[in-house]
Formats: sequence, C-alpha cells, structure tokens
Amino acid sequence: NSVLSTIEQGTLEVITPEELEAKLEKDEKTAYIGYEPSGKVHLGHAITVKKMIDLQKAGFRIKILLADLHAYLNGKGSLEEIEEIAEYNKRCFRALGLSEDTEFILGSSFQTREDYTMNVYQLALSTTLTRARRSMAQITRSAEDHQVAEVIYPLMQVVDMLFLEVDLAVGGMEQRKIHMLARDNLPKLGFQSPVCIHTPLLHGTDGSDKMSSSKENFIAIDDEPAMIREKIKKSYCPAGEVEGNPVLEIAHHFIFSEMDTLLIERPEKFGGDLELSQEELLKMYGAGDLHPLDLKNGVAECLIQVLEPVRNYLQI
Ligand code: IYR
Repeated sequence: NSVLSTIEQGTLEVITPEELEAKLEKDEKTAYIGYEPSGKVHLGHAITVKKMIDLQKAGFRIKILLADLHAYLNGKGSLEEIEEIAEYNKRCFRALGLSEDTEFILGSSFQTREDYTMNVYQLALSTTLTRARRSMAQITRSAEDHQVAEVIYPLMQVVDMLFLEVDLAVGGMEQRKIHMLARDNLPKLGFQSPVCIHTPLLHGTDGSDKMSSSKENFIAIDDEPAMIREKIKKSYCPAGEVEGNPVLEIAHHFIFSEMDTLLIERPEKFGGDLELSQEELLKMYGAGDLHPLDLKNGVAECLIQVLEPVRNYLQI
C-alpha cells in the first residue's frame, strides 16, 4: 500500500499501523497537530508540517491547533502576546505549503468550555501525578520550580483530541508520553483513541538534543540567506561524525527530500566541486574525506534555495 508507506516514511513510529490502515478506509478522516505559538517557526516545526502535508495529500482533513492556552500554561507569556504570535505562526505554516482548506483552531476558543473542563477534571482524577509529570519531561519550559500548570497541560492535550474529533495525531517524539496517556484514557471516557505518529527530533545547531526557539539553536524558516550561512557555519559538525550531526540531519530532511544530489562547491586546490547522493555524502563524510566547512557551505547554499519560496511567501 503506497499511501500507507508515504505516511510512514520518515517517522519513528506509527501507533498502530493496523489502526492507520483502517483509518485510511474512511471517507472522511481528520489528522491534527498542536503547536505552542512560538516567536520563530524553525526547521524542527517544519519536519512535522511536512508530515501534515503528506497526510493532506493522502486525503486527511488537517486541523492545526494553535495551542495558545498550552503556551500560557508553559509560561510563554500573556494570552494577548501569545495570540499575536499565533497569527504569525499561521502564516508560517501556510508558507510551508499547507493548502488553503487547512483548518487553524485557537486552543482558547474551546478549552474553557464547561464540558471541556469537566473532562479535564475527570482525567485529573484518574491520572497519577507521576505520570502527568513524566509526560512533560521534554516539553516543560523550566525544570527548577514545578507549577501545577505543568500537570494540567498534558490532561488538556488529551481532551483536545476528543474535542477536535481526530482520527490521527502527529507530534515529534517528545509528545509520545502525552499521546500514550491519551490512548490509555480516551477509551475510559468512552472515545476511540486516535492513531499516533511520531517524527524524529531535529538536533539543535549547537548539537543539543532538540532544536528549540527558546535555546537560540534553531534555523528559522524565514531566516535571510546571510543568517542561514552564519548559523550553519557556527553549527556543531565534528569531522567524520555522522550520528547526531545537525548539518547532515538538515541535509537529510530538507535537501535530499527535494532532490537526489547535493552540490558542494570547492576550490580546485581542495579537490573541486562535488555532486553527491545522500549515500555518497554519508560515506565520504564518515570516512573523514570531506571537510566540515565544505559540507557546511554546500548545505547552507542548498538550504537557502529550498527555503526561498517560504521567505518569498512571508515577505508579502
Ligand atoms: N505539546 C505540544 C503542543 C500541543 C500539542 C497538541 I497535539 C495539543 O493538543 C496541545 C498542545 C508542544 O510541545 O508544542
């Protein structure tokens, strides 16, 4: 089944493939993802947006939750500030290629309803503090002091799935524990659990586990060419290392997804230009036969090209 394999392509897990197959048989089906509004939409976001575009092409209706209340509970600012950022994020997601009929929903438009709130309370009664906190491990903003808000957050995310009536939920791997909480609990509330799809996390340009707007280790989808060059040039990229190398990861997700080869321009005295498939690139870089600077130059120029339509869309 080619639709199934396009959906699974590039994901870390589909829970469960059998359930996904059954969903594909439905005439009307909805997939959703939620994002805390963020000052900069970066390549980490783009990985999941690209998956939503795959799902849109596979016939899913797409709902994008602009999770303003979640961002608020995660200490990202006042609701007014967050809502303004949400508007900007909506344009960014469209710029990445989601079609006109994508539905954008502001979390606060339904998350204070009485029936929503009652569901949150019901879940609160059946979820242990330990599990709620664990589910937030890679999501919560600060680890110093833990606010009650931190354990309300995942419960609300579970109830979102119920309210948005989704067949499928997408998220980066850091969302998996919340998604598992949903799959264990929605049936108890009398609802069918959505299929969950998890995408890999992109390392930060500093080599840390996760690209994130709060850590200044991101490349924004609308960064200017000079900024992209500068950020890639400063990126963590140890010679000969292919694991956890953010520059090679960027090439994988954003260059080789669009084209078969990467052009690396080098002065004659350093061996001249190269045009490499992903396989050739990994082999050569892993063997220490390609200098990090040459890799960075090639990836930066190509990424600048790939992001050009996105920058143009956002400039108007
Ligand atoms: N937890 C997400 C934001 C989020 C996602 C979904 I799916 C929701 O229903 C609500 C919020 C994040 O970490 O960005």
